[in-house]
Order: sequence, then structure tokens, then C-alpha cells
Amino acid sequence: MRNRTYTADAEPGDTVTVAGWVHEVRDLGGIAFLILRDTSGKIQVKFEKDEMDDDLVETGLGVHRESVISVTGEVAEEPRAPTGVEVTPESLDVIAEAEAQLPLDPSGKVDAELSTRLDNRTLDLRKDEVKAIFEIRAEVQRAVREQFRDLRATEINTPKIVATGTEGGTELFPITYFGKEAFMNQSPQLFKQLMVGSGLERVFEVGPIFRAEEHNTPRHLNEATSIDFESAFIDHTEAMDVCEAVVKAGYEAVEENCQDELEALGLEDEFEAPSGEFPRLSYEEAIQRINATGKLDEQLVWGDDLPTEGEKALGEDVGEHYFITDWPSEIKPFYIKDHDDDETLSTGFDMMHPNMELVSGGQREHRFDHLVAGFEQQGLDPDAFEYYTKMFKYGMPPHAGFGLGGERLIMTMLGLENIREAVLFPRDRQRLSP
Ligand code: ATP
Ligand code: AMO
Repeated sequence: MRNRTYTADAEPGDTVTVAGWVHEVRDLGGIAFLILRDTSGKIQVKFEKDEMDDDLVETGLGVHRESVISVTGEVAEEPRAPTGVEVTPESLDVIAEAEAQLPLDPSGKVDAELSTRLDNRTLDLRKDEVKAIFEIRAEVQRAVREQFRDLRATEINTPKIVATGTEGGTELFPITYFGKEAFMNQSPQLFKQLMVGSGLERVFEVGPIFRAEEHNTPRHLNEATSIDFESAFIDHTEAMDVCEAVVKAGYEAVEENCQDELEALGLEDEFEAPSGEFPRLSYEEAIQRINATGKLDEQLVWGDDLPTEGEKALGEDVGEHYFITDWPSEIKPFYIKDHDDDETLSTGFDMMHPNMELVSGGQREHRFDHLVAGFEQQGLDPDAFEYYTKMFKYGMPPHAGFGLGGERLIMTMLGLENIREAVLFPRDRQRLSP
């Protein structure tokens, strides 16, 4: 529609054609109002029954809520209208009539279950507070990309159909690939590492990862978005610096550019970009502090992975984003490098929003012999990874990086209770369509 005006741009005195959805019709007798909604906002359309063409009034007031219409008419100032202006229609077209019964109420007056909302995402995203989540998600991704570009990283795209997994065999989705066994990729880990040895040196990717997670939880998806970074010639502490900068850039962009969206979510007063350095706790300190809270039934000992309740207790204790560093080597994957002076300690790190894990990363094992030995220690067959290991024989620089969960970042930033709210069409154990 070449001559369309967005409702937010309609100025008094203009003759406009606005197009959008019928949000509400209020018939007060002699006068009636239709509220028209488009992506920019809402506008009041006024019907004065005695002064207007009967057909126009009948069509305008008879149309079902959520139908798509266009209205042409003059804009006038009207202090009693919700936005201070209104349109008096000269003509009105019903472009796509909606059924009278809707599976959910986009005006938000009637609450709907999350599953009903997810089954009807098109209608669900007509609500300002739901649309706001995805506007914010887009802004965070834009800011994250810009931050990586400022750090001279090159955006890459790696295959999602692969021959081997990297993050634990039980979480793989197998597929058939021309009669051969293949998998949906769990992480771009090995590909991003291969690229730091290429002429690119420093890379990032924002893309899907697939995990056949064992549990259906409010913070696990079976298809998630991983924000990955990898760079030659940096160590794990520098990777942590980048990780912190990227997360802060996301928050700052939202604070700067998404005030309307924060308001739609009721977060305008409480939203705050993190300032100051994220504390860096060693794993050893972390388990001591968790034990000291007394919130776990059993005390943690060196070598234990941190249970969900432990993470929660520590998060409450620390109260801000923080890193956990120096994990025991045995609970970190084969590609993570150990400390040179203590091979029981790894350079792996996690970054926590106080409520949950957002990031894993570390310095990588770049020495061919150590890498192959690491595979064997973790019971993996180095031959299956030959496409990866062989490049470590031809000049692989020291390197480090991390993977940041895109949906967990949005979920924790906006205080969403369920990670599915941060995904348009989430994939979980029960949900394969839409
Ligand atoms: P990673 O991405 O490294 O797997 P994660 O954040 O997914 O980390 P956590 O969420 O910390 O892992 O979970 C730790 C362990 O607890 C995992 O094995 C996970 O499957 C399990 N777990 C998480 N939530 C639940 C739950 N509600 N019930 C039972 N087990 C759970
Ligand atoms: P990890 O397995 O910890 O590390 O994944 C990195 C981050 O991705 C997010 N994430 C998920 N989010 C939602 N649902 C899931 N099922 C899910 N799985 C992971 C989390 C997690 O912290 N290769 C390493 C990264 C690296 O070392 O560079 C990796 O994949 O926020």
C-alpha cells in the first residue's frame, strides 16, 4: 500500500489512509469509536451516525475485532482520544475479516495459557508486551553483532548437519543423511575452532544449536540460539573480558533504544544495565560458598558438578552476573585446555546470571598431542574427529572463546519465567509445530 500512513505518523490536518487491525469497537449510541492498531500504535476512528453515510457506519461498526481494515479520512486533534488525535472516515475497506470467535484475546483482557499462546503466536504477537520481547531480542542481536564487529571478529555460518557431536553423546538428535547416520549440531564448537587457525583468526556466529535435553524445564530448549565467539592469540581471561563486553552491550542497547518496549513490559523503572566488573570466583570458592549457605542437603566436594539448587544458592549470595573459573578438568569437555602448572585444573569458565548459567567458555587445547590424549581420556574416538584434529598439525594458534545462550540472555534480562517466551516457535519435548 504505497499511500499508507502509520497511525503514529498521523498529524492533525492530514488526510491519511491508515491500515491495520480492529482493536476495539465502542458504540455509545449517537457516536461510536473504532480503535485501529498497527505496528506503530493505535488511533481512534470516529463515527457520528447522523452525519455519516449509513453503509460506512454499518461496515465500520459491524466488523469483527481483529479484522484487517483500511480507513481514509481527515485527522483532527481530539484531547479525549487515547493518542490526542482521531480520524473521521471518508471511506473504509474491510481487507480481511476475522472470525467472531478468536482462540485468544489480543487485547490481553482475557489471560491465556502459554501453550494456547504458542499455538496461536500470530495473535499472541499482536499484544504489545509480547511483541516487545521480540523487538528487544532483535535489538540485542544487533548490538551483540556490532560489539563483535568492533572487536574485529568476522561473522561466520557453520553446518548444522554434522557427523559427530561435541557436548555429550546423549543429547544428540540423529538424522539419516543419504543412508548414513548424521546429527543435528549441538554447538559450532569445532568449526569455530577450525576457523581461528584460518586466515580469519577471530570469528563469531549467531545460530541454532540442537539438543535432545533429557528434561523439560523452564530454561532448556531443544532448539536454541547460540552466540559463539572464538579468537586466536587470546587466553581464557581475555575471552571472559569479551563475554562481559558483549553481555553489557546487549543490556546497554536495550536501555538506550527500547524504552517503549520496556514500558510495554512494565520494566521501565527496574531495568538496569549491569555496571562494574563481573566478579570472577574460582570453582573451589564457589563450592565453599554454596556449602556455607547451608541450602543443600549434601555438602559439595571437589569434582562435583554444580547442581541447580547450588547455582541458585550461590546466585542469591553473589547477587549479580559473575564468572566461575578454574573448573576441575574432569568435568570440562576435551577441547578445554588445562592450566600449564596443574593439569587437574581447567581454564574453562561459566558465566552466570545470578539465576542460571548463561555462558560456557575457556582456552582451548591447541597442541595436537594433548588434544588427541584428551579425546582418549574422555572415551572418544579421535579417528571420528580426524577432520578436526588434523588441522592441529598444520599451525593452530593458541585460542579461546565462549558460547552464550541467546534465549537465556533475553529471559534473564527481562525476568521471563519460561524460556519459551523468548522464542517465536519453541521446540520442546511436546512441541514440534507450529
Ligand atoms: P549446560 O548448558 O552446560 O548443559 P545447563 O545450564 O544446561 O548447562 P543446568 O541447567 O545447570 O545445565 O543443569 C545441570 C543438570 O541438572 C543438567 O544435567 C540438567 O539436565 C539437570 N536439570 C536441570 N533442571 C532440571 C530439573 N528441573 N529436573 C531435573 N534435572 C534438571
Ligand atoms: P554449553 O553447552 O554450556 O557450551 O552451551 C553454551 C550456552 O548455551 C546455552 N544453552 C541452552 N539454552 C537453552 N536450551 C538449551 N538446551 C541449551 N543448551 C545450552 C546456555 C549455555 O551456557 N561449546 C560450548 C561453548 C564454548 O566453550 O565455546 C558449549 O556449547 O546458555
